Amino acid sequence: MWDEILASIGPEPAQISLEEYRARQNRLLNQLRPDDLLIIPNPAHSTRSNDVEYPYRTSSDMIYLCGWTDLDSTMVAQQVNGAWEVTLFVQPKDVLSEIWEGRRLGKEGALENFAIDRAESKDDLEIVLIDMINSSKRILVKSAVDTTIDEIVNNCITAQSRDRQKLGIGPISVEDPSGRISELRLRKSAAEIDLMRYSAVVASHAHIEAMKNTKPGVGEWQLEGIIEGFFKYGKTSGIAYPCIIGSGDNATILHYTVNDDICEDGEILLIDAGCEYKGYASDITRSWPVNGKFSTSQAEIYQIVLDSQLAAIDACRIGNPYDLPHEIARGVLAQGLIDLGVISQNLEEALDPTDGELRFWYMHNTGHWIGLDVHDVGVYRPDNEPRLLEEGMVLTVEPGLYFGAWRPDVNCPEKYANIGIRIEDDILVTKDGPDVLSKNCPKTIEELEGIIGE
Ligand SMILES: [Mn+2]
Repeated sequence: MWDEILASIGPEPAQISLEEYRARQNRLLNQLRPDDLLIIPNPAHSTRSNDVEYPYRTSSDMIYLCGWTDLDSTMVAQQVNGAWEVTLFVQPKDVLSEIWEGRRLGKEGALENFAIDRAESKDDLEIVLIDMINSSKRILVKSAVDTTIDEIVNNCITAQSRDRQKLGIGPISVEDPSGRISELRLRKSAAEIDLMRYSAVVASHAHIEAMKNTKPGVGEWQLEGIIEGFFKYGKTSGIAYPCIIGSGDNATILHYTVNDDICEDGEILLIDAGCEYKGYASDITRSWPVNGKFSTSQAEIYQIVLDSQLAAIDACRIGNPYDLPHEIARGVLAQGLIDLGVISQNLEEALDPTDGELRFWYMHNTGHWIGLDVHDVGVYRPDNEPRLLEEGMVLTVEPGLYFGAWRPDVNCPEKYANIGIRIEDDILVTKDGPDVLSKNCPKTIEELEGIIGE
């Protein structure tokens, strides 16, 4: 039913190549010492109820470094004869388990199809890992991801501490490699950008389908069904985060996910929804009138938010501090509300973080990194200085204004009661300026009014 739309999107992008995985591994391993041991642990499957488990999603670092996504796996790297050897522990082939749970690639399949040097059964993890730990001086592992790994590492350190007096070896030190990996993940390669663009295009069309099906009386959950259905139809793995589908006063709740209300005539509907494709997230928000026509009050607020978003997107340029888009968006929002008479302070006063009135109506940041995690890794203020944007970084720009008439803490102007507007796109920083990955998703008042309820 959505085949024509999918055809217009075009074919799925290429997979990440084995060479690229090797290059990523090397960029990390080249920072390490010859007697280091790198361990990439992965979370265990978690139970939803009784015999039913939550859909499994492996760690983003694992996806980044080797692309393996099956459960019960661990990636390890250690030097052997002066060269790094990457070992992947996986579920072994096992016909009975495979009949129940699905086919496994096993050790052979892993070695053949992934950028690794050695594959081992997860059943041998402890015995092999203890050997590796005992021949290393420093372990790089993120703790509290896989408690089994934590236990093995801790036991080895304890044993070595005891041996120290007798034998003079150890104890080994432990370091979290997350910071090093985050630095790599922050800058996206051409192949990653293709995946992110696909994710954003599918999510854009899902929003358009929701726009077409919006009319007074429709349930928020029904629009959620259309969006999630389109995500799956577009061959993504589904949502990157729970959909926010808020109509009326629900649009003024930043992370509303109940999605069980009816969309009424005269209300604004705010939808924040993104999908995940090959691990890569998109994150898009649009806000539109349920009845297809912005009222004067709704249009006034909408246009301020859109103007602030366009100005902020234009600041996503190489060399700009990461928070410049936020400062620019805040300036446009505050001036807009001053012009409408909502804020009685002057611009400087309105922007004051403690006393400025803008904070009543705009209470969140204007964006975040996006990649394998929707709120992606990467330090925003290395050495307590704002990060300067570089080519290949991807961030969201998502200003908003929220007039919750239900709030006891503020006097909401009656004219704007329960108008909640957020407009969010995913922006790639390029040599030629900002590239909006989610540009297929309409956002001008004219475009929206032409689509809603179509
Ligand atoms: Mn976001």
